[in-house]
Amino acid sequence: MRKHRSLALVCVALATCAAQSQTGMLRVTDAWIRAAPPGAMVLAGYMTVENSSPEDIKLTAAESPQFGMIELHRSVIEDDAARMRKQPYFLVPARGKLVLEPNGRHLMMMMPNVPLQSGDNVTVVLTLDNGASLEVNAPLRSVR
Ligand SMILES: [Cu+2]
Repeated sequence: MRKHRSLALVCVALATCAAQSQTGMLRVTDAWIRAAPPGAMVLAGYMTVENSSPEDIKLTAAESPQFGMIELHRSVIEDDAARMRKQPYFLVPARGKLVLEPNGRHLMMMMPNVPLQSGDNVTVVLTLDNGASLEVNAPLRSVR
């Protein structure tokens, strides 16, 4: 595990893996950001994270050079109203997957620092509890 950790960090540090969406035992597919009207201060990000390892992995944080802050959220229904709850982490279960999707878990991407429109690519760096980081490219679009 230690070896894999250092490899992943080197990869991110060199920034030569811009299209990389796989580190060690995690693989990200279907990453996308829902396009929002111009001026929107909050966008939602979705993806599927598959874990082929025999150990649970937690996704503990996310950041993007194009956003001021990203929170981990989960949509829930309370008193017949849709609400969002901030989560301390997302679990990527051993030999299973984490699905971020509309009306469920998502990345709440706040304070975009550049104008974004459909077709733009957003870079998201996921922090994992095993010390590794995973860089993901997510296109902005209005529907999945
Ligand atoms: Cu949210």
